[in-house]
Amino acid sequence: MIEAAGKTIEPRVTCDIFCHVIDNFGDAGVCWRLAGGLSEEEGFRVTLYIDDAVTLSKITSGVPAELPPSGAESLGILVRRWEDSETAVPSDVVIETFGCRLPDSFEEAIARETLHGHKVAWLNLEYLSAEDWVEECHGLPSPHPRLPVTKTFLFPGFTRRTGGVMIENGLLDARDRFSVSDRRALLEALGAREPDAPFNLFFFSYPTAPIAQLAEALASDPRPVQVIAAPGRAGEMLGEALGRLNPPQVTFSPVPAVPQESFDRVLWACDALIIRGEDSFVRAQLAGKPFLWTIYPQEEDTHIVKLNAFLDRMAVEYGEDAARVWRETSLGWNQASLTPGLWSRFRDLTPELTRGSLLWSRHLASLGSLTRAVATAAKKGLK
Ligand code: TRH
Repeated sequence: MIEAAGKTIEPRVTCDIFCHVIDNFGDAGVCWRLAGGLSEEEGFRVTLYIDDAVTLSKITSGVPAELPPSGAESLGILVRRWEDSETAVPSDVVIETFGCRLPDSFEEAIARETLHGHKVAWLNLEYLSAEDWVEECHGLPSPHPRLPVTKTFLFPGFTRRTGGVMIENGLLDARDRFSVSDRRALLEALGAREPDAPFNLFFFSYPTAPIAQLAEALASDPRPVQVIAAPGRAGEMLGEALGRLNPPQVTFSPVPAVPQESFDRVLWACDALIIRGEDSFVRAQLAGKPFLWTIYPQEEDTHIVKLNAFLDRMAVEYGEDAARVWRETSLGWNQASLTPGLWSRFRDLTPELTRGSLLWSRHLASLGSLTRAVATAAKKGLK
């Protein structure tokens, strides 16, 4: 406690987040969102150690691609090079993400601090999965094999017995206030070719997805659609495939990357979403829109088990017909068997799918935010 002007002020909890970028934007995206939430909503003073600032710089407005040794501050978060953690003193809370394994010297520093009476809460935040086993593992302690310290495993998820997903305060209200004129202004600012298009499909996927099948499906459906394509190879491939078919009712609008703080609004401006990975997948759910998830491909089709586990959970919000069509279209998209017939049924059902998706977003909000679950576990570890 600090005494100032007769008032007692709680010192801010300090927190280190470790991010190892494997590929794409998801690792950096999840860590950046968590850092922002812990700083803004929980009052933590956050340092983010990352081994690939170039990737982070592409989805933020204030983080430089090359970090100086002292780091760079953006939105109240200090971003530092991974290697600079090797000589750093651990903060009160240390968050390892996705089992990224901290430098040995830093692990030893945690043990040393603990021994000298500075309690360090060490957490490992895992990947999101809808599978049942997650409930059993959420919150489990894991003693270090060599050092006298324990880290706690936290699992995001979709049920009360998991950590939930990250939802910023007031997010759903802001989403519900997003108007037709906001949508027009945003699409215009992004350079979309038709800011007033009657139906916008957001597209952010992997080059391994059956992009030619999607192009065929869009071309076969007589209803107008504007594809809002996020940057990346998959979007380019879709643009090329549509260019070859040249359907008059399909407008292809590639848009630039936006900083993560603006990403939700791009989703809100669209009527259906094709998203991928982990963070954009969650944001699509919070947008309350019909979506197809391009799940990150894994060996031996493990990802299809994960996809089905998720479809089982969310489908409870849809009527029988919509649930079946959504499942078949999602599996078709992820197993290279998307047909024009499936796409057309999915499109027919977008009003009903939207109603169910909105219910699901409220269910997620009712679980409480993962950011709060992380902060609560951290504070428990500091006691
Ligand atoms: O990029 P992703 O496919 O990321 C990952 C990684 O591949 C990771 O290794 C894997 O384990 C994980 O998926 C499952 O998809 P994701 O998770 O959706 O991350 C994209 C991030 O980029 C997300 O935080 C949103 C952000 N983004 C923007 O901020 N602006 C943009 O314009 C776009 C297109 C994305």
